[in-house]
Amino acid sequence: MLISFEGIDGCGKTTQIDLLKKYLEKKNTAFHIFREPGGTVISEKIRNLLLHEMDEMNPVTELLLFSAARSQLLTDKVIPLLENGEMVILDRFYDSTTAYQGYGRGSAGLEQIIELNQLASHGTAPDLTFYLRIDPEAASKRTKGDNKDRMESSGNEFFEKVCSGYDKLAGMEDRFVVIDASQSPEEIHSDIIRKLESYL
Ligand code: Z5A
Repeated sequence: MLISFEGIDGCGKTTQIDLLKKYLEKKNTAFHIFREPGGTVISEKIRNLLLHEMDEMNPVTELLLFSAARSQLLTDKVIPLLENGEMVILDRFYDSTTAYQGYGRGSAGLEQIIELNQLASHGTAPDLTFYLRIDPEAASKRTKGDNKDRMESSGNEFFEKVCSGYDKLAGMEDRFVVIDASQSPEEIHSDIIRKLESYL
């Protein structure tokens, strides 16, 4: 089973994945967690370029690098685990590309991005996607004071577009579970567990 977590920076994905990890450990359920971009030696090197290379990056280069990192993670780790019947949890997947590079940057047409997502994921799709929905202003209050990386320095207007992109995706895909991420971490965790248990 493949579960992805999505949302804008500061929505609380990492916090929720940590809580889910503890919950699954208590239940003795086997699982694997990877972050995107990242999760393999090559993908972590690409992550470094994407987040910490402050030279101007062409939007198409950015789109292709996120996709390249994904392709390597899928073939090296995710697909073999899924084929073995294991649970994989992804901190971001290709919906991030559609929301950030598609709706946010306008790096390419949406149809092209969807095709590229299919190519880079080798046809693998999530079973369930938890979209932690929060408005960009509230999210930026949570990350205020953090050292901003290249993507996080993209400005409010960009994050408004990314957020509305996620909203559109959530309306189009049945696998999306929209969670009100302005709640407390414990309330969000309960919502996630309820949905996950009913899915299972
Ligand atoms: N990106 C892309 O553009 N295209 C792609 O295809 C992919 C990614 C795959 C990856 O950054 C960047 O790459 C990301 C999207 C882009 N850029 N942006 N911007 P990352 O992996 O370094 O980080 P992130 O995924 O954006 O988020 P994060 O830093 O891991 O944050 P988070 O997971 O959303 O939130 P958190 O760390 O759990 O919480 C943030 C803070 O809020 C922290 O102080 C918490 O204690 C607090 N928090 C958490 N939950 C709550 C609640 N419920 N209430 C109050 N405070 C809370």
